[in-house]
Amino acid sequence: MSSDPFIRSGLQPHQIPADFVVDQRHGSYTAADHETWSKLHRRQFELLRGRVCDEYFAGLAALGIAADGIPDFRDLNRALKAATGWEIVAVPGLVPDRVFFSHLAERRFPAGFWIRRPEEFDYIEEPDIFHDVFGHVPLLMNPAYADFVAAYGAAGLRYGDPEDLARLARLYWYSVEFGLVETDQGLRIFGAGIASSPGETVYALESGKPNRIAFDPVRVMRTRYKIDDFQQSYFVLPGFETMPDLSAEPLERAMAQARALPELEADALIAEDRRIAIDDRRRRPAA
Ligand code: HBI
Ligand code: FE
Repeated sequence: MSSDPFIRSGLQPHQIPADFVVDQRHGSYTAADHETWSKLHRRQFELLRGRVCDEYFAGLAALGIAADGIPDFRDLNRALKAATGWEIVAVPGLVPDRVFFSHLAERRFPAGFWIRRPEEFDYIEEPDIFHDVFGHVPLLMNPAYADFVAAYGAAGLRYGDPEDLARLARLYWYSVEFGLVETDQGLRIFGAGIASSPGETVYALESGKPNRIAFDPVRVMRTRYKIDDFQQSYFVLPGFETMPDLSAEPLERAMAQARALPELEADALIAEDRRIAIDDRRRRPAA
């Protein structure tokens, strides 16, 4: 079973332009594809109640991302453009880093247009439309998140050294993909990699196994990550509006500090870490 994005998307290489943007072809989804979306949506919507941050559900509702079928990007884009100036573009799968950064810097979110097969219901390695649209797009309605993701794209274009880019990618990974946030109601999810995964939704908030550590940009930039398993460490932002500043000077200051310090394994704990306890106030709704 190939993980080549060309194959997953059903497109041939010659059908894919330099910016990797293709047509979503909303009319081409099968009834089975829409059914996969519906099942994933219903299960995850239920699981996220009381676990995901309020801004996420606000975005989902405002965009009308529902269980009735795979959304048409043209419909989402009208609301998204008006709210934060973002739009979604369809791509065949993972795109090269420079291409990814360029789109984000221009407020275009590259979303995989294909959906996982029924036998991959619980786990896929590559981002499909459920991960990208259900996981990321609701929060692109939020100005703080929208600005952070655009700043990440712009920052990516300023760096060229692979080790710097790896450090930068960790900031995105441990926030936009796997971030937790402290709220008045307790610890909540906002990372799309968690919010689109039923297993990790429960694990990230309730398991006693992973570390939960207060988010510090330099600490995060030093920390490797696993792409093929639940995270061993989650980083917790003090509030939804407190994403790290990725503008040139503050980012370069943090980058310089991180360069000078040893890298850390995904499960490492260091003396400076402020560990966050699982919050008892966070409860599932009674109903
Ligand atoms: N491409 N479509 C897509 N989605 C991603 O999340 C993505 C990507 N290419 C590169 C990438 N992510 C990361 O390695 C970057 O954060 C560098
Ligand atoms: Fe993602």
